[in-house]
Amino acid sequence: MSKITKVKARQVYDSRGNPTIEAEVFINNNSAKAICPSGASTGTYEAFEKRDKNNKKFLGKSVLGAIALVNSKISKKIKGENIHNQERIDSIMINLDGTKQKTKLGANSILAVSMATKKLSAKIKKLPLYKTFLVKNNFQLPYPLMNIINGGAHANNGLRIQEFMIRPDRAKSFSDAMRICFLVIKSLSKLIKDKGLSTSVGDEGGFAPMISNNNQALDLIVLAIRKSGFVNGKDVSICLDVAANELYKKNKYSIHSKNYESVDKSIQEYIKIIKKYKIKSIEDPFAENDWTSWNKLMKSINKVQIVGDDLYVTNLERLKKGFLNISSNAILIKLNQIGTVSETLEVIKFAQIIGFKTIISHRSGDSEDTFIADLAVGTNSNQIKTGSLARSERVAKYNQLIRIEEELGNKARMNKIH
Ligand code: 2PG
Ligand code: MG
Repeated sequence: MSKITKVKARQVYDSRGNPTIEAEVFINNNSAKAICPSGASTGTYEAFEKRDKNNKKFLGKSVLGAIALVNSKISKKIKGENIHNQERIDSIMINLDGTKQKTKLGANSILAVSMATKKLSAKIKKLPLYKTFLVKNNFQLPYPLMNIINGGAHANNGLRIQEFMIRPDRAKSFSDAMRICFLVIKSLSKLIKDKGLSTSVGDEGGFAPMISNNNQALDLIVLAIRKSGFVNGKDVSICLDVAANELYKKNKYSIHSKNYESVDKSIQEYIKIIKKYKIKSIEDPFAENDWTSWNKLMKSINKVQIVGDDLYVTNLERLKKGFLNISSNAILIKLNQIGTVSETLEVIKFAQIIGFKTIISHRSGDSEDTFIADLAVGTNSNQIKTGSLARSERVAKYNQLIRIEEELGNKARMNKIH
């Protein structure tokens, strides 16, 4: 009774209005669906996202080719497989593709099927999704990393740094974490309005005011934290995603101003802002191939979380390299960077063994699918990064975490930030 009878994909739309894949896996009349997200600041080593480049009807953005592959090749191979054997199903798709970056079938087609399989398995076992990953009991809720000011490739305001986030470090529970973020965001909104700037939001729901200087954005956040009654660096910490791939040219970086500076100068500037603004976490401070500079930064600072996103692309080989090179102490986890649920879990397991913090992440093009909220709890991941308290595709993940916390009742615990 647990054999897959049908796999079907359809084209739906993501939060940026771009086409994406929804896959639905069936056992007779019972089914589960999952939607694949899509990034804007993507790493070169990410698994391949298959789009119909030559289909002018959708400006080259449709995913009809990938959908056809799910409905034919993938469906044919997966039909009859035991829904509870996630690893086997994922490896069938990996082998069917046969390439390193899943260029034949596309990671978007494979991942949508992989996630839908996981969801249907949980549904049939009558278990909430979060109970079907790595953790069996003592579930912990992640700290939210809320992206409250958007810049870089996610907004058109000219801010160099892509994401300015807050993390409510002293929150006692997930709902408390949400309340703290809510208060800071409301103060920030007022401060931006009072300056006569726009409170319209970027791709991840953070404000995207027309300011182009990092320090101006940081000053606003510090003030918003204070105005809402919290202490910056204690109750609430500022965290950044620089997305430095986008700011790199010939061994130089334009992180701190429009001018390209040397790595040493960029590190000095990092040290300055870490001190001034009590920054606790920096993601992608340097570009994806610049292993030396990552290591230099690790040696120059302490007690700051350094997160590899484009550096690792949720890939075990790259994570191992980063570990040996002492490149970072945390990893961002994005399912579609690698392309299957099983491979994602392998990376999380390894990262936790080597003592790296795991941070489950959305993509800038996302959907109403809340899979990552369950994944964060089901792997006891330390943090979750899923945008601001705006745009329903972001808020949906936070709301799911609130439901999970409620369901866990007095067994619910927050993860440890330090
Ligand atoms: C990032 C992500 C998510 P994108 O860089 O961390 O915030 O952005 O999905 O555009 O790669
Ligand atoms: Mg990033």
